[in-house]
Amino acid sequence: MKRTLYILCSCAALLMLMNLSGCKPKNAGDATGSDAAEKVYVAPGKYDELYNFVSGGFSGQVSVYGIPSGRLLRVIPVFSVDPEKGWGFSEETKPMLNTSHGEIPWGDQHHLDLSQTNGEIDGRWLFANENNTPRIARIDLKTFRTAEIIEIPNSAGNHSSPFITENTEYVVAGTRFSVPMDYENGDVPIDSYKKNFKGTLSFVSVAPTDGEMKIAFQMLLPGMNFDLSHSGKGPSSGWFFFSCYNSEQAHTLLEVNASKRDKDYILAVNWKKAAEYVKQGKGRKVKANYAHNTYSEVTHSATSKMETETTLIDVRDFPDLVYMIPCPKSPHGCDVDPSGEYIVGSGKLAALIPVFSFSKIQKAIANKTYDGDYGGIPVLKYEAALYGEVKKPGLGPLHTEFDGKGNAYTTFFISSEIVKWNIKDLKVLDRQPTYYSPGHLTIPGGDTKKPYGKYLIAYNKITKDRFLPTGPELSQSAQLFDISGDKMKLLLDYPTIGEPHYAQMVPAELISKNSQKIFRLDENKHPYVTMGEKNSKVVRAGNKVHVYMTAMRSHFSPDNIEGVKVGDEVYFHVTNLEQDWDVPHGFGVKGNKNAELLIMPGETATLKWVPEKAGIFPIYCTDFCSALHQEMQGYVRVSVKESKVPISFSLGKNSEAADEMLKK
Ligand code: K7E
Ligand code: CUA
Repeated sequence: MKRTLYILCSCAALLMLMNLSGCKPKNAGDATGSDAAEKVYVAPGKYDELYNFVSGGFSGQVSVYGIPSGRLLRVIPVFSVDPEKGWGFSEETKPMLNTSHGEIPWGDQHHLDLSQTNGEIDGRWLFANENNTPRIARIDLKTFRTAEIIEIPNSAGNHSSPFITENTEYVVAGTRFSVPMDYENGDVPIDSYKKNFKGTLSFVSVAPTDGEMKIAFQMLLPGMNFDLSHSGKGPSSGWFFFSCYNSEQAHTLLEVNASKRDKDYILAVNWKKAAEYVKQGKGRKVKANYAHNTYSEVTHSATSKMETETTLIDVRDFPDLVYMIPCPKSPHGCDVDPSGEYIVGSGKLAALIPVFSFSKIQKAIANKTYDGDYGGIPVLKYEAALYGEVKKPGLGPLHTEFDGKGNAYTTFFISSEIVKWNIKDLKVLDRQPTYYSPGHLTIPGGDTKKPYGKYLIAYNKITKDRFLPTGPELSQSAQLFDISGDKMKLLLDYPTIGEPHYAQMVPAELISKNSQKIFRLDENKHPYVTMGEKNSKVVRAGNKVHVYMTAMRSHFSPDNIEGVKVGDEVYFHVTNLEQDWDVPHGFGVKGNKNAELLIMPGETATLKWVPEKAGIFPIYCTDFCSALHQEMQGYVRVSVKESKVPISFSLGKNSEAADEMLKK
């Protein structure tokens, strides 16, 4: 009893510290050097050196910045609807947001990982996770568009995701909330957690040619919270490391109840072996129901397919797949250094950073240097897996990245700083304040075999006095540091979108050389494409009206439509006939309970409209596309339900009276 009380008390003290969320660092505000402005200045018309992909957290989207300028280049809609681009509003994109719960307009996007070949960034795809309704998205970096979204069944809170293996063989997904499995009756008392709640780690295969994702297998584990993960590389290739907390298996007041034990775990998972077992037909097929959505650049349309099965590997049946490494205390970040030998665990409540050695882990497994088991999974002895500890690094370590020169950089949430330390001798080399309470950080290639070093960006959770006040909420802030020298130098503060968690950075050249400028019209296989103005038309089929419309500078064809009736489902299929870079047209209809369309050159997109009253409804282009953009407009006449007005459409046919006026 006394002991529990003591532990509770010491926890309470730590928790109070956590709640301080950012002791104000000393010498706030004067940390930049005099040459900082020069280092982030990108002259007008010049390009940035790097792309920076930043997760949007509760915005559900991904944003793209140029570095070192910190200029926002693009917001890529992923898990949330985006009326600006018609994402989730056009008929073509709606299926992308489909799930087993139906269409979902919002997501919580935490982590990003760029595809890799041989452990190096290859510039093809960007993967993004969704935390709330477990999903993984693949973004095509030729078009900066979401190409695929797959739902993860038997999971809740897809947090340790979407981290990838060295050759993008797999992208992983680990449960944050353990729950009863989908194929079981979930209607159970919450306090039956220990018995009924389980965790899964999902391995989603990625096809090497077109990137198509497929849930290859799911590992079934005891109920707890899986947090973050990173793939092994080099010598640790074939292994994956996941941090987990709540090994106490608490289901209420986790703040206290999941902070009781001195150590939680990092899981070392032999995924190569698991994949072999699955190949041999081992594992159990279970019923599942999850959406798999893909977007085609040929039909310019998405399809959503419901999948019905996954393969489950119960790790208790395969004792050589998963090992648990004790890690102090409530670990969050789980990062593997470029050599693949060192695994860094960051205990949110720990006052040190443990660094584990892959070769020692292997030795401990071979010699069975165990410290009992956890739910049937062997627990390695802490000392047997440990390379060493970074002593007194700071308070509240969260995440670590690497510069490729033997150094690691860790964010400290509570003490609001970034600490640089040497991986070999575990000595602290430098510390710089951040404003305030950093979560993740990123270095270009910082989680790959080949970091590019030079810059580091910290993503701060709390902004406070760093920007002009904007009411109760301030935009979260990013801080750019120069890490090319011995000491880190603060260069720039800039606001971000949503709440950035993880981010990726990559030399611009790797992406920009492949960036697609248009969609070729002659390759457009959309079922409602209109190849040229002469083919534009309006067709009624029952209460559905299909408008085969074209757009080019500076008119729509047709632009006068009659015969639409109240209650009709009108589908405007707009084909942008342009074949020029950066000439989209927009499309909007008065009173439509939808959004606009933004149609790229060579693309077809569809806006649905159900008019509710009779009258004249203007349509217009929403994107200023030419000197005569304001002329890019038209009218739709809507008649009452009983009306006999036939469908008719035209372009350039003026009334006689108007033509008379023109002659004068
Ligand atoms: Cu914000 Cu990676 Cu979701 Cu840490 S997590 S900060
Ligand atoms: Cu087309 Cu404005």
